[in-house]
Amino acid sequence: MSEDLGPVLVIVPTFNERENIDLVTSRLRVAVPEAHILIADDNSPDGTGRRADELAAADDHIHVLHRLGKQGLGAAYVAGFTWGLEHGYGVLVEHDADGSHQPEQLPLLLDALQDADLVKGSRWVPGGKVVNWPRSREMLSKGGSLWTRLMLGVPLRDATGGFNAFRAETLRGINYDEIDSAGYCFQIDLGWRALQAGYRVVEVPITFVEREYGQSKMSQRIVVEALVLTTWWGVKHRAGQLRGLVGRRRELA
Ligand SMILES: Nc1nc2c(ncn2[C@@H]2O[C@H](COP(=O)(O)OP(=O)(O)OP(=O)(O)O)[C@@H](O)[C@H]2O)c(=O)[nH]1
Ligand SMILES: [Mg+2]
Repeated sequence: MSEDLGPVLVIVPTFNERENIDLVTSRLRVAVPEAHILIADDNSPDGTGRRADELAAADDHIHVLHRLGKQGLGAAYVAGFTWGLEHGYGVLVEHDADGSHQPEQLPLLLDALQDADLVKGSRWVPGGKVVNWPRSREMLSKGGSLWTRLMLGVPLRDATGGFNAFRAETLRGINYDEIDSAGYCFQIDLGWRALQAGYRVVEVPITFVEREYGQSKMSQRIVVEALVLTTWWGVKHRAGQLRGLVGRRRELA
């Protein structure tokens, strides 16, 4: 028998996703009818927030968190997690609005959460795929995960992936609200904190599709932030390991 982890909240951060918001919410409602959706909109100039209000007015499973202005993907998720925990959800899911994540694959993540504390949708485990991605993006994503594995010693194949399902207790145990990075680094930090705290982190294969509508908010700044912070954390982590090793040798001597 499966464990009841409590109600599911899918958090969908949006900034200028007017062309995508209807499709992503309708696909989510069909794929996981019992789940609730929280659209966390950063006052999108294109009217995504107004459209989200209309969708919420027509469907009691859709909610909207209006934020003052563009503060980055990470800040929108932190606010969404807090809203979800305060409202008693047992499972919190990260899901982009841009069509890259497939709502139809969410049941696979939720199934895997039965035996895990955090499930990461992964492009780079066997069975995972990317569709319509230029080779340069693939190299950047794989390279970023390789660097994260080398620096932090984490076993994740897709450390920067943004389609993730958390048990509420996992989020409560990792001080997620201290994280103030924006994009890829936010996802790396969540996964690393969960692993360091001893939670079971599992990757399941997903198909990631390049967005068809609207514009990517990925920027050079977000890539540089991830590179610099991962390297800094890695240096601190390795220095700590070295200190531990030296301390143990002294004790044995
Ligand atoms: N609320 C909010 N959402 C954001 C912000 N930046 C990005 N998003 C949303 O986060 C999701 C992912 O953003 P994308 O622009 O697709 O960035 P990405 O997925 O990292 O990059 P690509 O691989 O190029 O798609 C989308 O749903 C965006 O609308 C932000 O500052 N605030
Ligand atoms: Mg995207």
